[in-house]
Amino acid sequence: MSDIEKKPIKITETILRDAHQSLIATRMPTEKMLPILDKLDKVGYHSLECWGGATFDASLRFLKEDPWERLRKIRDGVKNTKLQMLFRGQNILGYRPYADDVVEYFVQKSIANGIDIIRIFDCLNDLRNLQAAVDATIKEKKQSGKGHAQVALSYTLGDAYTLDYWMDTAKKIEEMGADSICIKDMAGLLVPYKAQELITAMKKSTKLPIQLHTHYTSGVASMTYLKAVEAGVDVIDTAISPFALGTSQPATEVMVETFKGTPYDTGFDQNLLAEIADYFRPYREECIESGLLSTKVLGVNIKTLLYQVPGGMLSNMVSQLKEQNAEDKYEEVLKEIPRVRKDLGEPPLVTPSSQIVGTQAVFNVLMGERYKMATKETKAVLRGEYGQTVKPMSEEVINKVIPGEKRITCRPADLIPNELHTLEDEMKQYKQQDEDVLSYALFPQVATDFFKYREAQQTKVDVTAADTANGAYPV
Ligand SMILES: [Mn+2]
Repeated sequence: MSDIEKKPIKITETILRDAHQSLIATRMPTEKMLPILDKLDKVGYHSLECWGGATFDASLRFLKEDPWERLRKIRDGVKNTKLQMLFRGQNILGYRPYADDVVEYFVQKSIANGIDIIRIFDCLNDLRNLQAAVDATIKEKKQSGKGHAQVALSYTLGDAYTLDYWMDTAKKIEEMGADSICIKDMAGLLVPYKAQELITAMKKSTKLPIQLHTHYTSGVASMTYLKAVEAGVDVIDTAISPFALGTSQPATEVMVETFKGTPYDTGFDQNLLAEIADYFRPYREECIESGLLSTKVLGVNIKTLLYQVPGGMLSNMVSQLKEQNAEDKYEEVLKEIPRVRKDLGEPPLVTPSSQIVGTQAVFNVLMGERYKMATKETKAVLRGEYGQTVKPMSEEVINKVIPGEKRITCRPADLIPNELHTLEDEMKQYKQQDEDVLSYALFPQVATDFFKYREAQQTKVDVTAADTANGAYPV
């Protein structure tokens, strides 16, 4: 390989976001992160992923922390390395589509508080749902010199997802003005030789850097990275070993060692990585002991490959069936999932499309008649409210579920009037910083509870004496 030009593989460390989201339900508190930032900053990572929908939600809801404050503290401790976040397109970090003014303001505030790279994805890979966030990032970059718009394609398998599809989409992303592309394999479906094929093909259709994000769920992830790197991928996502593998990412140290002495050598200091791992290892033990980290998520879940269904979706489905005393319908529902997915235009299965398809499949089986009952979300997908799917949706199902209803063909957010002022009006009594309106926009109830908690803390009121049932705190 000596005649190959040197091309050190770049690494995004996920310990501050996806690693703990995947293994311990996003419960790592800020105070656990702060003491190790200095060392993380010295490694030479391409970026540190540290923020996203679940981290934001869990901060407010369970940890009673201000996610913006966390971001500022991380930024304070990380002087050299780029900080990265995950952004759900028009849904921002929430679960519904927002008006463009909220999307733009969120991007602006994320960058102002310390984010460098914004990884933007859409559950249908409908690029129109990404444009507002990409445009806002580009605008910010022009004004402040900070910001990088990365468009992430949700990786999935199916008739529609040919190499031509991925190549064409990569070209379109370049035309959108994005700075880089990510293949986001949330379920661990991308196997090594397919990765080689995919990266080789995409490299032919775009000049943009390509980053690969996968999960160890199905057990192939480090091999997938190896083949992807050989095929020319630019960046891979890994997690420091105590929070790697299982439903998380391949281990950072292992990938670093794998490429040592090759043209892809990262040049990272293994001793420094070992110190970082030493820091997190007792926390891992603590999480196992408390049950926060279940050994169930650490093994290989081969069903992911067999059924091509993300692990989280399978466990959701099992609990839905349990609730209905219908666990014997498991196999039947598994067969129904790909059929529902086809009916709905064969979307990737990622939040929220995974929940929508999974729940509808359970309904179809339990009701004994397909689409006898359709969920609100299934109807919304069929109306086009989530955007355009790669394949057409089933006309038969449309006629059965939403007969005669008007369908949307434009970019869904074009129908949402600006809403920032309304949101400001609703929450102004709690506002202590500009960013509060954005927390409120994403999670109105959870943010309001947090604002009340914060106020109670500041006024030294004993929160245990608060009337939480009525949401009232004595002041
Ligand atoms: Mn992920």
